[in-house]
Amino acid sequence: MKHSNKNTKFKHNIAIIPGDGIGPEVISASLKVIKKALKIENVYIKEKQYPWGSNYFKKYNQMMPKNGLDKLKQHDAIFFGAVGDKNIDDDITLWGLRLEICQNLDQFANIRPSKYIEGIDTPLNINIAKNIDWIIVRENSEGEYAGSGGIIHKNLPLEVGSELAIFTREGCRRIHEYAFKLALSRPRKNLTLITKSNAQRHGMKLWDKIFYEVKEKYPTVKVNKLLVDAATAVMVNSPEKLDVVVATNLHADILSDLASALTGSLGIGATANISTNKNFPSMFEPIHGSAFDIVGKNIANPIGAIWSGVLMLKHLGEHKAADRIYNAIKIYAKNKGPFTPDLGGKAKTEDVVNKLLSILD
Ligand code: GGG
Repeated sequence: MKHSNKNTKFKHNIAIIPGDGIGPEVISASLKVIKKALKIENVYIKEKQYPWGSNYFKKYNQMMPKNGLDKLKQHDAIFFGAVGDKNIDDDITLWGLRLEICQNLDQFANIRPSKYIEGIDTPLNINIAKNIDWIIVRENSEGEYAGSGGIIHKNLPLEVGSELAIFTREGCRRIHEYAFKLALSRPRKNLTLITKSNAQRHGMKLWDKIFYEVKEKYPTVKVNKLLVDAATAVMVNSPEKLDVVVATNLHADILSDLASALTGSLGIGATANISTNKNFPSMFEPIHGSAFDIVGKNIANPIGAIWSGVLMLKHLGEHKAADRIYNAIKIYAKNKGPFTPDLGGKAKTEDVVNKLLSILD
């Protein structure tokens, strides 16, 4: 990773990949808010936009160029929109861009915070919803997304498809270690292991076993274990029982969509794909996908992308600007928006941005 010359005007060198669908809409909206908060701190970013994604695929039959990863390695962080196109198979778009980046830049820890924000309606009773304050730690490099498997006897009556979930000792150790450290840094110091080792008794048992090995190093962290199916009910009925949650790639993907919906909408979920290798940039993106049903209508909720920008700024050490934006989101929500349709309002994307910019003023 190449840090920008500290003598130049630009302190951070950011790769911007707006991607598909509503990705470009939420990324350009959130950059306005991010840059405004940074400007107040007299900090400027150097941006390089990469037009990769499904439109690029339609032209060049690849989601990003062969040297794309090398280009990304020149940056301090990556700000990503969404991937997915109704005319291209989802596995081609996902593996060609998002997973290509996450896996090759070894962004093994996918951090997904969910927090009740006062003023945003949730499907839960308010007295239950206000206890939501979770960080889901998603293993982001292997497990069910290892990409191992294949098709044999293709197109014959005996055609077989296999999808192998891979759990390595080191892959489990490093994500559990990350989750324990995170839990230790939080007031409640509580960590929940999500598993399905009652049914999947090989890889998932290794996943559990290594969790308890790592636990030995963190005696002050309180732990518990939940089957993934039971976890969904706890999230809905007793959110106060959860704090930091560590789950496999697939389990965490599903649980974090639920978490985001329980705090109001998928449109407000944020995520950070963290690489601890100092030579590789981490990547920040809203959890939502390309949502092609609302593309071009200017009603995409930019909060998920803006909150992801907050995570990126914290990662870059810009805590003051990050806190300013997060506080602005809280003020905006408490004053009832205006909200986009996913949160029950009629606002346009730009109305949300304008409101946040006026709060930042
Ligand atoms: N911004 C996140 C995004 O575009 N996700 C697209 C998607 O389909 N993700 C599925 C996954 O990563 O498991």
